[in-house]
Amino acid sequence: MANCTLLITGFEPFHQETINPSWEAVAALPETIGPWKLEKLRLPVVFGQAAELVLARAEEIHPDVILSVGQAGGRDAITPEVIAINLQNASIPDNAGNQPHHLPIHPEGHDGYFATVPVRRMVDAAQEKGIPCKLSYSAGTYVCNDVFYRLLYHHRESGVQVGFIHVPFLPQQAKVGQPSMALEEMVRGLD
Ligand code: PCA
Repeated sequence: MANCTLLITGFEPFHQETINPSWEAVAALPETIGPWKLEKLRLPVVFGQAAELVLARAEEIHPDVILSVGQAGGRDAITPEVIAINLQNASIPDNAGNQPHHLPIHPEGHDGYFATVPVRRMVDAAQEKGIPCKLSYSAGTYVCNDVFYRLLYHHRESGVQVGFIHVPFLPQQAKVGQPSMALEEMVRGLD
């Protein structure tokens, strides 16, 4: 019986892409996994706004864990992120045209917050299934890091666990020579 709630998010496409593997994979997950009931949410690629939507949904459903998933084109594995940093620095505009340069996310926040989900056990579990998966020590300084930082900051004392997972391009997105991962493998890895 599902008695734990996981709020899991993926992003809309951004920057010349017409799909985002993070949402494709999240949408393809089952509605329950073991004791977990999944609540899925598709996020805009917009600084600030994306995290606000997650926090608003969390207020309604009181999840035990929040996991956000995002695209990291060029990576060759599923990569749970270890840390979020207090910095917004965008080399391309977000989907609302914002392009912050070297700004703190929360001026009064710590420089960084570590993921509060068990990232090493997550990597081990995916690797045991034969899925390419490794830790990442940087979620970048774009919207994914922004969401990750804001969620960790908000839930720094609430007991709600927060994590972020970057996924590679899907095969149809990868240009010649770029790594990618099939949707089915990505879904098994997230599961
Ligand atoms: N990847 C971007 C933002 C949305 C997404 O899927 C990032 O890594 O910041």
